Amino acid sequence: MKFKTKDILKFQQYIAECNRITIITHYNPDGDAIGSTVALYNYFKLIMKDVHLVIPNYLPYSIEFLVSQTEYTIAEAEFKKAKKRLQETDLLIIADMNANQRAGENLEKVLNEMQCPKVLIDHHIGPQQFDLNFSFPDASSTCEVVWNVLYRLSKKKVFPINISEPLYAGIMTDTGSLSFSCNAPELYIVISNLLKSGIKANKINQKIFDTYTHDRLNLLGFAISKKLRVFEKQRAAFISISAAELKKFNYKPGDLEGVVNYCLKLENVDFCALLSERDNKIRMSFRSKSEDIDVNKFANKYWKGGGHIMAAGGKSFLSLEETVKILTNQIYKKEFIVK
Ligand SMILES: [Mn+2]
Repeated sequence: MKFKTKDILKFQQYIAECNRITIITHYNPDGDAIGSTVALYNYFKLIMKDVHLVIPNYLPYSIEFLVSQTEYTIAEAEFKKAKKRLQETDLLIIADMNANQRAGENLEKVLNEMQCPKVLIDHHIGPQQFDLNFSFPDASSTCEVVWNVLYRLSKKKVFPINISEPLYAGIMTDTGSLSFSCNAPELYIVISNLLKSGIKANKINQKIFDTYTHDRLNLLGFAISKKLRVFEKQRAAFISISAAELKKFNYKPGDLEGVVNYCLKLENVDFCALLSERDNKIRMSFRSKSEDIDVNKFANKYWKGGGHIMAAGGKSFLSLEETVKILTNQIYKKEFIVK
């Protein structure tokens, strides 16, 4: 990962000149979002007192253990507090999101009005330009980028456990336990350095991946056995789940995490989607296992979203039925291949 010396110097200067750091990440945060922000929080906490994390809406239960030592505000639960914190902060770190709008509508307005220096640390395609951008779309995860930034800032390779553990957790969630975005030798050097701090990789893996409730496992079974549609000729598949169906399985945020990846396990599928009716809209996840299918472009062109070449998200404000109809049509026409 190549950094400009002047960018690191500028970041060091921002840190030296500020008293109050706030870190923010994207709406519906995943393991990489929480891992990267918690690691940054614990790093800055070593050098300054007033550090705070703003989480836009909720915390998935499988990664709650990461925030046990973190001061944070969930903006949707305590919006006034989050807004005040952001307005009073004098350095903002934006991690694992590439634009203010990814924090959700209400926070976007607050972020747009902030005057303090803003530093982006991220791996999504097409970032908004901030005062400083550490944007590496080829990186496996924001956590990998964070390790690289902290290494340049501190000249240290091995950090305390409360920094290494969330970074490891984020890398594992964003690479599906090193099964995708996992070809770069440099990534394994980062992981090796994280392990040197004494974290227990097996225990963290268990906490992130093996914490299903019985309802969640049943929901997964239902999604695969009853809701999967495969289009053999187009090498595509999708799963769609209604709000009523989610309710039947006592859906909790995080329960659909990873479900989309099961469609890609089919040998005759290169493109897949998960549609779920949540928060008065249809949330969509797209995955690809072929370099020719850029789901970031597809999500961007048709579904108000984006992300990465092989993993992206989008949304629809139509009904689930209508959304399914349009997507089905797009699959028949192979419109998921956007050049
Ligand atoms: Mn990420």
